[in-house]
Amino acid sequence: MNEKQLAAEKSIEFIKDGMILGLGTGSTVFFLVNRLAESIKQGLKVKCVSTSNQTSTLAKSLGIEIIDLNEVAYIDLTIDGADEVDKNLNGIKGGGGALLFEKIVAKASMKVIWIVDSSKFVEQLGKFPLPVEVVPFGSNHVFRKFLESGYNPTKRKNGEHNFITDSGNEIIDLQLNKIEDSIKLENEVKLLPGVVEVGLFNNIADIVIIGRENSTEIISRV
Ligand code: A5P
Repeated sequence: MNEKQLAAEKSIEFIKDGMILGLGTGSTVFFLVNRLAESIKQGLKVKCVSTSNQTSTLAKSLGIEIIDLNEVAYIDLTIDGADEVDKNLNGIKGGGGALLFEKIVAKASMKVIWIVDSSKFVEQLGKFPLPVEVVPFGSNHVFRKFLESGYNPTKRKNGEHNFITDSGNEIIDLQLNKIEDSIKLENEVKLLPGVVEVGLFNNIADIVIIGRENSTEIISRV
């Protein structure tokens, strides 16, 4: 079993009958959704809110019930992947472009668990390019602001065209290498008109499950 699968399998232990569950996006969540479908076939009763079209399609194909976030007052537990996590359980997300719905779902959740392989646990955030979701209108001007700030922006592409998120927005990735103060940066970037969301997830994860070779390590927020 690879580390992503190990972390995903472990996270299943936190799911209880009757829960409203938030399902993240990505290759680690892929293992979770498949394993969850097995548990549901064996009698587990949960309703799920999805963070992307990709996850909804997979979940529905496996017989998992997906409901709209607006149908529930809150989500009991959300399990998602991450691109980088530090020891304070702050992280970068959005490598798959689902950061906006992922953050909305996480903020509506009583508890958030991230499942990651050991390469994602880092001393300092920033090596992974920081995704910023921006509205297409005037996005070149936001891009220029990032350039002037020395944030090394790149517009995410899908072939020759701009990558478009599930909400119809674009993504600008910032190659920062080191993020000294992730809260300050999140606030600064979010204030720019045209920015919809930033892939910095500060003070959101309660638990991180790290897959390590043949075992898992669980880190909880203190
Ligand atoms: C999706 O936009 C991301 O936030 C993912 O949760 C993150 O990129 C982790 O993806 P993997 O599990 O595929 O590494």
